[in-house]
Amino acid sequence: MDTPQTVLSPPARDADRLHVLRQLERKLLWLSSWMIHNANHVRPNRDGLKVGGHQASCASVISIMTALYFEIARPQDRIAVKPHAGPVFHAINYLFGRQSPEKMQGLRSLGGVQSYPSRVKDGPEVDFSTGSVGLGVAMTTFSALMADYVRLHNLSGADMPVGRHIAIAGDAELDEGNIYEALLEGWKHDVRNLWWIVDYNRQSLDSVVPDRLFGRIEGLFRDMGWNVVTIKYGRKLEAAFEREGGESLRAWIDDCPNSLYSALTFQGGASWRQALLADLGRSKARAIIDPLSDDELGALMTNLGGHDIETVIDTLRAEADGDQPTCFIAYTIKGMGLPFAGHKDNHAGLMTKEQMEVFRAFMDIRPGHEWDMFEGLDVPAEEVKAFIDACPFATPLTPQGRTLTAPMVPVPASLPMPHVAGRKMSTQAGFGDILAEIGRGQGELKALAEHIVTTSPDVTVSTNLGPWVNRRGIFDRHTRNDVFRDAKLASAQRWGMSPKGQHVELGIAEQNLFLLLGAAGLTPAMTGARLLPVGTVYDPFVNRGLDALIYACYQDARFLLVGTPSGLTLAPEGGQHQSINTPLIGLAADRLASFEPAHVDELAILLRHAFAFMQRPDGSAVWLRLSTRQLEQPARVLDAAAVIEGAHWVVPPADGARIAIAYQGPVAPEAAAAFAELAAEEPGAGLLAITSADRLHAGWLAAMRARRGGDRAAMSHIEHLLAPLAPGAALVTVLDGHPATHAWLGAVRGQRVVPLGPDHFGQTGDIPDLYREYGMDTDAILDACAQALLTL
Ligand SMILES: Cc1ncc(C[n+]2csc(CCOP(=O)(O)OP(=O)(O)O)c2C)c(N)n1
Ligand SMILES: [Mg+2]
Repeated sequence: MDTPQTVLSPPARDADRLHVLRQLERKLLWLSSWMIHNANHVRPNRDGLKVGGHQASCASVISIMTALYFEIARPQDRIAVKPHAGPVFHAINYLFGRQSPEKMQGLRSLGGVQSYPSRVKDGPEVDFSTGSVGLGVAMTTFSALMADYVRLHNLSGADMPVGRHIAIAGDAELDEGNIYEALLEGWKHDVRNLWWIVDYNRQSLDSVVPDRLFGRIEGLFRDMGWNVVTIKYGRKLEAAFEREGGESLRAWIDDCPNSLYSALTFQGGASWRQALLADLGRSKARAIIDPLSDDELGALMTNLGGHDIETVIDTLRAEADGDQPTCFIAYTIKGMGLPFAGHKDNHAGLMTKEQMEVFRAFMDIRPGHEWDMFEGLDVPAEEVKAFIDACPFATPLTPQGRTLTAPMVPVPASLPMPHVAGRKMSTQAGFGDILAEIGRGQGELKALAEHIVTTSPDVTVSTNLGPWVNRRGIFDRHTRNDVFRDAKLASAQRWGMSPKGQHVELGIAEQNLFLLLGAAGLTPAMTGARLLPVGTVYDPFVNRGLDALIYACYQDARFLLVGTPSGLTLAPEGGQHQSINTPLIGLAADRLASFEPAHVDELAILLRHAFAFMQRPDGSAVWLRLSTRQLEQPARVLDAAAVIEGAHWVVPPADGARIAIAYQGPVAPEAAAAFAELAAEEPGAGLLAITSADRLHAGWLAAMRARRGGDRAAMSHIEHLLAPLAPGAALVTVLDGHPATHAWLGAVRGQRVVPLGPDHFGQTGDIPDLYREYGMDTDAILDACAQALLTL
């Protein structure tokens, strides 16, 4: 069946298309403004708190988003929308029939669309959550890279079309350092199919952006191999520039400081005339200016490229065939078309009820019809609908829609365990060994090995990923030889690079690690292929990338993070490399299950669990906190479920015992030595190995919630474990991390906790000195036991 476009002759078709697109712009400006107005002024407000919203930020980007979604984008493209344009994005999906009016009416209320686009809460059309400015933009670099990875490894269907990864960025997002970290990394990896469209309204939250800044930024992009395309003036202004005197008008605007341009935009036509005549009163430009009414002059002077949909479409389309990363700098006006256009304080500005009534009349919207899809348009509803349905972006990518799924990768019942009993080994070494063994890809490990992708910010070797990398190679879009190897220079590392490699070597910037893990962890939905991403980093430097880590979890990305080495236990290598707060981050971070095994048998259980758990619909990302301290490895049979739930008794307490010692991670020998002495005096005492304070805590909260919900029998793992101890028993806890990680344990059954662990910055030293200094050695544990027993 012919689509409406093909029925029309080309010129008429173009004119008609443009007309409909302009109607859609109107509709999006109305819906985004009304959505925010409704949330602030129409819906009942029970708590008196400001609801907020960003009508000006939305207005600024209307033409760009209309052009992109209704003309340029294809269903396989993945798009990050600047946080404050969330309402425009939802309105677009509403027009596509992919967002409900109820959720839009509920903007910023429980169950409604979120303040900023959210993958998890707003529905499947959101490709990337945004909110923390800069991260969504940079994320597209890594999602483009991961899409290439999936394609080059033949992991998605051969008929899956190659998409473009697009960020619609606010100009102030380019203030964020993570943008430049991503630019550098993208250049190193020769990233392709990436567009950043900058809504260059020259305003951020508080201020007008300095004029000289973007010249610098443009140069930076070019240096990184990007194509930079400026969309500065619209067609009306371009036509004016062609006329006699036009050049002086162009020079005037080019030289006009951003702040003056903004102020004149806000003031309107008469002020434009005054300012122009003051400078150009004697020039030929008067022939352009004088015949125009104030309104016409205002419209001409604000005819920037980013608001001229024809210009935007033509410019984007001209670049659509290539794969070079391209930055479009689209000049816009913040609040365009709204009463506070251009005002420097308009970021959080909201139209008053009176202003909204004027706007409503201008938009031709009858009261009670605010949410009607085709209200106020001068094109028949069926024509608009047919137009929308025929947009390339409306074509379903798959029968299921744009969000894809990938089958689970089978994980063997157990992972190959190094022969450790009776030997000394660290959890970090155990991790390297197990992964290397998976890397051999033998038998039932083959599929697992093929889906794992590893990455590390310049600490691949020092976190023990080396043996895995030697087996599986480094990923690069181009094959590059290992020069040292070719020259027969001895090295333990074989670092040949090829499109088949399975390790992505990153520069040191930790935010890039987490953005990459985030992107790799979303590949099932984005590409239809399941990657099992594993990233290693020195545990303290999780803090350096924390916002990006939380951002990845917020989107429900699935990956395994290995933080190693950790704590004071790296001892002489310590100083500023000692992580103290990370166990608390693991406890508090949502969608991130954190573990800290002490021994390699626990690690093997947890590593296996991680590969399975990150694939489960009800699973999450996983974080293993590991150590370089070599510990004697016990020969024992463990209860895997208990290890996964967060703790197991090494020595179970007698019923009614007065005390137990609980340890987490590499302080196990000190805890065991203290326990041996304690048990001589307190024969019923117990020794508890905690593998995850986070899982124990989560299980406890879940059980309490279930009980409140009426399930009286609900009981968590930690409640079961602590049940044999006397009600007022003492628990002496110890870990190489902040003691608050365990302090809550006393609340589980009303027992008394004496929590040990460093609560001050660490320093270098050997383990005996440091553990003594920070109260984690055997003596400190025994002192704590004595104190606890005395106060019983
Ligand atoms: C990391 C982070 N810091 C601060 C903010 C608060 N904030 C929200 S919007 C904004 C300014 C955004 O300006 P711009 O990117 O130019 O967007 P637009 O002008 O289109 O609204 C700031 C500082 C934030 N959301 N994220
Ligand atoms: Mg801005």
